[in-house]
Amino acid sequence: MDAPPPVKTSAQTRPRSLSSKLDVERLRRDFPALAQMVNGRPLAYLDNAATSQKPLRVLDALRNYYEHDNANVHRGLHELSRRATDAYEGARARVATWIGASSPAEVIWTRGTTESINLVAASWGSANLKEGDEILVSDMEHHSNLVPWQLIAARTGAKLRFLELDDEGRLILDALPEILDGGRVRIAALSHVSNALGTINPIAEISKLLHEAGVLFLVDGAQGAAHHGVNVRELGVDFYACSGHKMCGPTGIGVLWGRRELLEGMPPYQGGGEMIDRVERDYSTWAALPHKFEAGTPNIAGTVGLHAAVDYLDEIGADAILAHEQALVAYALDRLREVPRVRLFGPSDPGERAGVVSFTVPEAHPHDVSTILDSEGIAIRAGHHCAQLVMRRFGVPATARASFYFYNTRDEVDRLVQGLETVRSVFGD
Ligand code: C6P
Repeated sequence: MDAPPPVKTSAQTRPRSLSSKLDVERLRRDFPALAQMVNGRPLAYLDNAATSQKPLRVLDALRNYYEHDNANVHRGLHELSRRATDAYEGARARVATWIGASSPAEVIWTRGTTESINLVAASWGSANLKEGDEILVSDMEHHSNLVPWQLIAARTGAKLRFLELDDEGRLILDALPEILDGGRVRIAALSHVSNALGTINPIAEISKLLHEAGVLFLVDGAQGAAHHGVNVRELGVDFYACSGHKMCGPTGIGVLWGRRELLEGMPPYQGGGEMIDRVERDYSTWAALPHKFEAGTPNIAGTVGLHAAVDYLDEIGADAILAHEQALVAYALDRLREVPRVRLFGPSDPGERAGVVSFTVPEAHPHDVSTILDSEGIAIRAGHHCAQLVMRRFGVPATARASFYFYNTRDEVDRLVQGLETVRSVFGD
């Protein structure tokens, strides 16, 4: 048999440049939180993979909603309820267009990526998985795209299989054909972008291989949609999960996109108001999509805020955002390499990563690095980043992580590198 063709590891099919064309100073004025002093220094917010800051456009939309339109949705026949419902469903239609869904009915509101993945694992998994089946994940996954699969595997008798990482933190995709050859994998769940390494995975290429083998594909887009936009049809995936708060929107609102025919066939995830059609004493029937998956009063204001965030991001442009982040990553990698004995994680080619730079220095634990940087007004994250398998792969308990968005600057990267000098002087010999 001929060897399978090598899987392309090009990060993206879209042409990209590593120079930024954004007017960052103008954009920064949209974010009140960025203009503050922290510990006597201007805030350098480099923790965007955890959550992004919110522009005035989003804050105004939230305030306007609560001041004028606040009511429950789909329940009342009064003016405010109609307005709230229009805003709620209007946001769904906007997100559907933004991610390239065929219909708003394919967009399910959730609390965030974590809930979106739990929904699919519990609902699709309970209806479709059985002993002997396999679920393909990877060592790159955030716990949100690992633990839900462990839970459903334990309930159904299915088994987890893992794609491993190379030394630069890329998926070893050469192993994929052999894993799929076994014929047992039913679904694969992989991240679009690693929150711990920054690696952008070649989702469209992986999708093709999975579908040729009849395997469904869920993508954890928590770090994807926010940083380079997403078109689920172009990616050719089956489910896509993302969080509003990482893309300038409010916390507590997220999206699960799924192919309609798959969502139609899945049982409800939670029971309650709004998700039913008819209720009898001993059984109920379900509402049509998307409401079947939206039990209880939803986060209406969250959808309003997310709508405003999507409008805002669209005006900046997904390609421009990614180009800016990659230019900053290229600069940060160069500058960090000047720091003696620094260890950098993730692909060395900035074109293969989004705006995340994980590193360690031998003088100090990442928590101490973060504390010192905080004393200089620089916010980063330190720890295992809810990705303990990544830490294990690279033999470290934790890393320090700077993560950028379109409003970050080279000056902030310089301050980060300078801050590491302070770390070395405090903790070094
Ligand atoms: N990562 C970080 O600092 P939620 O919490 O549901 O919005 O997103 C979960 C999640 C899932 N997948 C990936 C790849 C993620 O990065 C995250 C959130 C944050 O890296 C908080 S742990």
